[in-house]
Amino acid sequence: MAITNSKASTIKGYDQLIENYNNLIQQPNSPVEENNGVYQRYHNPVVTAKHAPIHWKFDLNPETNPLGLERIGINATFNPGAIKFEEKYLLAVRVEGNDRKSFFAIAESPNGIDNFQFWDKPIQLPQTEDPDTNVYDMRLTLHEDGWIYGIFCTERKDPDAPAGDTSAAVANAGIVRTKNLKDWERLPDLISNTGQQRNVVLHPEFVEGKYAVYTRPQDGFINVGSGGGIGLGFIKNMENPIVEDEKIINQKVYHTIYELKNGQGPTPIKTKEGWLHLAHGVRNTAGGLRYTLYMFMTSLEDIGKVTYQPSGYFMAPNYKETVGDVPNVLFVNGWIEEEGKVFIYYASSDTRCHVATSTVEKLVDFVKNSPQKDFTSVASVNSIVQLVDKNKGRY
Ligand code: M1P
Repeated sequence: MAITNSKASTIKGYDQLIENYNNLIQQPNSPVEENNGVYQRYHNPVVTAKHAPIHWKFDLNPETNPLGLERIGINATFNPGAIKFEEKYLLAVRVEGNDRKSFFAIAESPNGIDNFQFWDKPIQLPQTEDPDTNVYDMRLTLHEDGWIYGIFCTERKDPDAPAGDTSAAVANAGIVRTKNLKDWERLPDLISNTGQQRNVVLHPEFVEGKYAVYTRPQDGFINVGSGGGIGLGFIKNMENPIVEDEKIINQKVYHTIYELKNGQGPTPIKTKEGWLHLAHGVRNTAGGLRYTLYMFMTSLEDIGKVTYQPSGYFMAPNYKETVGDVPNVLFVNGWIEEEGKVFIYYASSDTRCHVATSTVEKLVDFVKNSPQKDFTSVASVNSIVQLVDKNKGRY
């Protein structure tokens, strides 16, 4: 919905600000030509820092802002959780200010592809007794208990850091729940005995009467150390969220796209063939870390059992997407499945949010029929040779 000028007097340059903002949020988005058959990218990012409303940034009173200056800067919008709610496509966007602090704000679209617009105010996240220093990467899960849960990373200064060390931090999973995405109840942070936690995601169904969570235990704040991998654990009561029986179900592996670390993306999608998972994997390069997205499937009977996993990535940053605050990163923690169509909300280089579309049918086919994890060059060549032989007479 376009913003119109109000009757109250306002600051110098406001009309131009409104015009630019309206042009941005009303811009139609269209599919790019290039398409590998598995998913469809779109020309424009869906949410950028420029989508932040003018009234979040400018004091619009000419008496207190006679020069019409921006008071609060927004640096980036990325890593959104996603949900379809009351016929709207909603993103719980990680918004990062010029002060480096991240927070969450809901952006809404009528079609999931364009016209995303932030709600009036960011989410005012209730705090625990130990306030969050920084919060990010909320995964939204509509659980069969009737609540919508938001699980996010909460970061605080490491209390054991030596004096003078002003960067050591502790990461854990913060938990909120809501029925309407407006009123949020804060629950205690995750209680896990496997170290720090990031990329924690709630499974949407009860498993033998318990909540199930995908975890990512890590030894340190940045490095997963000897830990790592996507874990699965169980919680009896979300009001006292102690993780029990945690085990790694998807390891990091030498010389792969997830050799350094990996993490569950959004809550998995249930299909007839199994639970479809989207995750990120991190590898080392001479140019620094490279984050790509990969997929796997787990069994409907045993959600801890990986049944299929292509050896290659699902999506990697294209040239434009490699550029940003943290280059060479694709990250995902939100997707929406609707009548077999899938909207994948990924972010590039910790800077902006995009959409890619696909279908459950295509994603299941991709996961089952792409060469499976078999980690040698000779296996990769064999896969190509088998395909060439299969294609004999057709090319
Ligand atoms: O900067 C890339 C990503 O780094 C972290 O993810 P992970 O813990 O898997 O390395 C997160 O800070 C994430 O938000 C960020 O996009």
